Amino acid sequence: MSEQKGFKPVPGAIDAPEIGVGMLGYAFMGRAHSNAFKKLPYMMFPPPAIPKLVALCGRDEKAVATAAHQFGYQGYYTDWRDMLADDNIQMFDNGGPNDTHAAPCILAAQAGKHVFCEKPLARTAEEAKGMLDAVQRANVKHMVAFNYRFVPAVRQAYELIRSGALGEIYHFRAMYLQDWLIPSAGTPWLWRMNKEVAGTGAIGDLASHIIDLGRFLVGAEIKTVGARTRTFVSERRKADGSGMGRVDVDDAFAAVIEFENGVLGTLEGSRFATGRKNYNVIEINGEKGSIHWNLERLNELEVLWVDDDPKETVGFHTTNITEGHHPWIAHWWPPGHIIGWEHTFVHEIAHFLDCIVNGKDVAPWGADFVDGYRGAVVADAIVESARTGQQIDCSYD
Ligand code: SOE
Repeated sequence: MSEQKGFKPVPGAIDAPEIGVGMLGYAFMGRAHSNAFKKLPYMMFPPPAIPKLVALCGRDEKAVATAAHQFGYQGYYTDWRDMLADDNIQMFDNGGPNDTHAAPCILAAQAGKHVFCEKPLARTAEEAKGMLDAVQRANVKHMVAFNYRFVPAVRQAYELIRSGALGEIYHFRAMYLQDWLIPSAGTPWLWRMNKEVAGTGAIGDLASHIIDLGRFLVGAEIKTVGARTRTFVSERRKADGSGMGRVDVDDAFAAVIEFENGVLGTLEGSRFATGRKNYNVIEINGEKGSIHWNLERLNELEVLWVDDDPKETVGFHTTNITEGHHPWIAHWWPPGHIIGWEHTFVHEIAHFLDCIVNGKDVAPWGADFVDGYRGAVVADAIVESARTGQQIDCSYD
């Protein structure tokens, strides 16, 4: 504490409980979540709770120790079983590869920790169901990190649809396109191409997001699925020089879906969409208007209203969802001072902490494990339809 004349210590502490966090995984998602934990208490002010970064967990001791230091954790573990026995942890955040979702989340729930898990919740619907049963049995809060529900423009689209502004919804159309597997990208074989670890390829990674956005925005379950998948390159060289790895998951998928309320939709995803980097695009067409959103321009919502005066507005027009009255924006910057991809993680974690501390439900704003399970049923149906060439009816037991 400074002893300089005139210096005064900050009076009192913020009136918010501390929640100890144990995070599994320190790669892309570990970094994104840790960044959000740190930003949250001062930007989402006053915070529902203050995340205390207790421990990071990973198998490679040198790497996890370095990451724990970089991200600001108090310590680290190399075994998640040890971490989940730590009483200083109340919230388990699972950012590990897909084959490390089920067992750690189930053990965390049994240990009474609230569970926050990266998407896809699991490799199959059956695995997701086991996780759902465990969190419900333990009566802990549970959430799947479908962060695109927490883009202000997406939430605004949700509000518009729920208000009836679009009237009857006819179509939900979504694409999630990336190109990091095209030959010129030189991407080596990774766990994401291994069925045993990842479950599926573009389906778990990309379809999971747009299935979730479809269910969230349309507000109904997906009833039937007809799909095709493709693996364009079936072998890739391993980064460690140990030879070739077999690609036994899909590189791309295309699906026609029908929702229980009659909405007709299409879902397309690829890691071979040359030139597309993170092109997650949604279009919804309704009786009174349409909405179009593109993740790479995430602050913008393109809208069309049938009743607009054609002399004043012609066709679709773009509006910035960056006004103080738009969802979460009051916590950031003045109108037009855009926010980015990383802010969606701040919003979703703030929501989860609010649910933990104030006993609120994660759904409908956030995706809970029920949503994660139902999304996995649809992902399984895409796989099954592509395998059999048949249209598949989804059943949610
Ligand atoms: C990689 O394809 C990836 O990082 C996904 O795993 C994320 O969920 C998505 O948000 C961006 O792309």
